Amino acid sequence: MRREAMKLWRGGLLATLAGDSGWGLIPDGALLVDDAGRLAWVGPSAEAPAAAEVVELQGALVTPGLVDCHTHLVYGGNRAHEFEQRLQGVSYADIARAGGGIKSTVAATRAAGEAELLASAQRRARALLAEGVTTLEVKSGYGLEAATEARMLRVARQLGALGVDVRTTFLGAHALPAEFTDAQAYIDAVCAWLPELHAAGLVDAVDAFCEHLAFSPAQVACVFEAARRLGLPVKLHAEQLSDQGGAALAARYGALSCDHLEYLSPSGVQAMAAAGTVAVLLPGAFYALRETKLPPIDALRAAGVPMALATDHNPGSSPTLSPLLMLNMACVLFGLTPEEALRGLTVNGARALGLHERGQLVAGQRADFCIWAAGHPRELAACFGHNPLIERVCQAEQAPQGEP
Ligand code: DI6
Ligand code: FE
Repeated sequence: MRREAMKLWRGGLLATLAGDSGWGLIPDGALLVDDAGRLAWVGPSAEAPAAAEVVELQGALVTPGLVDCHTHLVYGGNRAHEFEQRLQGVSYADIARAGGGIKSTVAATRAAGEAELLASAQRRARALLAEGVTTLEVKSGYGLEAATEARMLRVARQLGALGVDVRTTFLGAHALPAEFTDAQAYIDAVCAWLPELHAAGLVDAVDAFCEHLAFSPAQVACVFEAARRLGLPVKLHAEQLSDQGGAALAARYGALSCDHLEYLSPSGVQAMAAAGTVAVLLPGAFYALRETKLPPIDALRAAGVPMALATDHNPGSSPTLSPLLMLNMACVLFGLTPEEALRGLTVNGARALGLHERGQLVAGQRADFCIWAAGHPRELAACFGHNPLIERVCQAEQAPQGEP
């Protein structure tokens, strides 16, 4: 969708999500988009300024565009056989220890060329866009060697040509590759790759997997120091399978977000609250791994930690391409309200990426929004396996056909 000079969308039910709580509903509302792709005015249709072009929304629901702030969208191969193994009772950790899991995707990703990686990632990205995603984060982490990490990040950047704003995250510290036996030596290598990847414009943030089967807080701290030297923000896969104290470490580095958090401790919650770190909840992984330990939602809520929601799309623990299903799962499995869930996929997802100019339908914000065949925003969370998207308006320009 291209930018248009002063275009007015009117006659819709706006769920603005203005302020820190509430749907911010404006019945029979209107949005004025300026030629810079910003919301110039938001309010009741009856009070709307005149515009060169007018679109009638005919009562449709309008929400901010969806922000999927945690995905591993670029990879080779697939791991459906691990789904069968887990159904037989083999755990995710057992599969990883036996050389499957992340390492099997690393082998397939290293073997795949850039064009092949791009084609499969484009297919997945199109599925996310079809449900209203306008901002998409994509992590590396299936290369675990400089050249393949760079290839993944280049492919991620190229997804922007589909008409979505892409943010890239370097996740070199995802797993220990087979050619290393010494985890610290690998961490030193990861830190050494970062300046060049950053200089090539491939890195918006730095992430790591802090877990007993991945890296220790001390090793993660080395990666975070390397990020800090370059002025890059950090995020962390923290307390997914066990409490490693990762959230507190990330908070010390002013992390944008800590993600997963099923095993987050009360002190971790407090550290995140004090640092303003967003909690990214990933119900797809919780569901697919048949996890029973819930993230401490009540404690996060009580401490005022903003909660975001994402697909965590990856071939192992969360092979979903449905952000709308995540809305439903966040409510049914984690006990979020439908409003918290939608805030998680919009304004708080944006905050988890350090983006403060999107995620709400408020004048001055980026004019990324979705038009839905729904009578109230809670329907987006209540329904599942159903996509009511009518139109996605995104300021990221789509490349002409044939120029991916
Ligand atoms: N946690 C996850 O959920 C993904 N990475 C991570 O650290 C899973 C990655 C995978 O299983 O391929
Ligand atoms: Fe993840």
